[in-house]
Amino acid sequence: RRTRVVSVLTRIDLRERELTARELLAVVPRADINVGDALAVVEPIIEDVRVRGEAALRELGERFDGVAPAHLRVPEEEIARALEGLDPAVRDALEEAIDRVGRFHRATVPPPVDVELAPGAIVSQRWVPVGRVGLYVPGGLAVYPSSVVMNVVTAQAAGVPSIAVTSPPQRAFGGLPHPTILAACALLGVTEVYAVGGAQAVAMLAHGVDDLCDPVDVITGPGNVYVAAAKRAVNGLVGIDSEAGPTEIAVIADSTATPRFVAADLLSQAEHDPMAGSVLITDSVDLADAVERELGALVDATTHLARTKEALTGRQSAIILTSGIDQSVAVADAYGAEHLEIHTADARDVAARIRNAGAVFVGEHSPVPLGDYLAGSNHVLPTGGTARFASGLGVTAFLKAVSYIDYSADALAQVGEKVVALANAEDLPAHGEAIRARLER
Ligand code: HSO
Ligand code: ZN
Repeated sequence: RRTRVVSVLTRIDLRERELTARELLAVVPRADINVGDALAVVEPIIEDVRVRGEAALRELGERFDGVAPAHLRVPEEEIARALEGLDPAVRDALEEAIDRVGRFHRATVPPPVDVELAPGAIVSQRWVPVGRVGLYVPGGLAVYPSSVVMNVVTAQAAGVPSIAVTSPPQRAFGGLPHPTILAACALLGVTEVYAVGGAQAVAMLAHGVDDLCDPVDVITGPGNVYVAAAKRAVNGLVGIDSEAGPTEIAVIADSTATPRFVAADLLSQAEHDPMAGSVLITDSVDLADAVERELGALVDATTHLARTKEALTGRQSAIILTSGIDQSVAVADAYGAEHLEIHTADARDVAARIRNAGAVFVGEHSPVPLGDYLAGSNHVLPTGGTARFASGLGVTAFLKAVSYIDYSADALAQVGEKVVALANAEDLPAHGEAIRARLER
């Protein structure tokens, strides 16, 4: 019999304390993980793949995934077969997700900008997709076809012409990636899939492997701490999305919130990982008590009891009691949640006051799991407080802005002497000469 947990969450009582924004930063609960420590482990792996290519990929797969990949590059027949074997209800749900996530992300492609700064002096900006991307799909604790959707659909919405997906070989599936991952690729029209995981997959994508995989321009996708470290190691050679740590949910609730909903949502993200964070921010002690009662009952019945309980009792989870909605907003901003739910009387007003969050879920009918799968938004979001400066995965991860400078002879003549003056001020007379050569004609 599972033991009943009555009080799982630590309470942090801020009601009598007027803390500054800076002081709040020290008070909010936070997981303790260090990607930097894993760098030393991944660097030799990346070098091994760079030097020995396919042989290294096979050996590393056997060592870390416990199975020799059936094929490093998954044959297209296997991808098609996985789709044939997909449960029709799951297929239908994935198609709904692809449609909604696709429509939203296509609408977020930034428009071109053209400005005529003076007659004949035109400066423009176009967002141009990168040529080739590699998307990492984890295959460890959980298998997430939804992450295939979030990464591939976004790259497609950006207009990326070449997309490769890589995911660890699974012993249970004869050294292929998980069939649901392959099926999601098939639904999205992705035919280039590798049975390669971990830091070695990131190395393969970044450096390329002769006769197997061309190097990519951008690598995105979540993974464990070694995948994150490998992405950090190749950043600069290629572009990467922001580092995704363990998932988090914060909920701002007042006395009008439904305790059962709040408890269920806190539990939903705790089931991902023992390091996942669940934080309730409320000015109502009654609501806090009611949520804890609900949570106790729900934890009892949860499937992934061990990791859920570890997440809820860890230092990264808590109930924070505040003096009112203003302090709740200040705490949420200090925490900078990956996901922030608002369960208050005026949820939209409160949402509009939030600066730091990866995604804000407004009102009690917009729970995080909706966004995890098919609300239309992306579920790859900044964690660990990085929402202070980082955004979730979006089309701009796969786009770069190119500027176009298009001046006529008259437009150049109008400002030519000013350029010469600045060139002389910087003691770069050849710059000035390049302008003068035109002015003289
Ligand atoms: N909540 C996770 C995404 C996910 N949930 C995938 C279910 N599947 C990080 O945002
Ligand atoms: Zn989730």
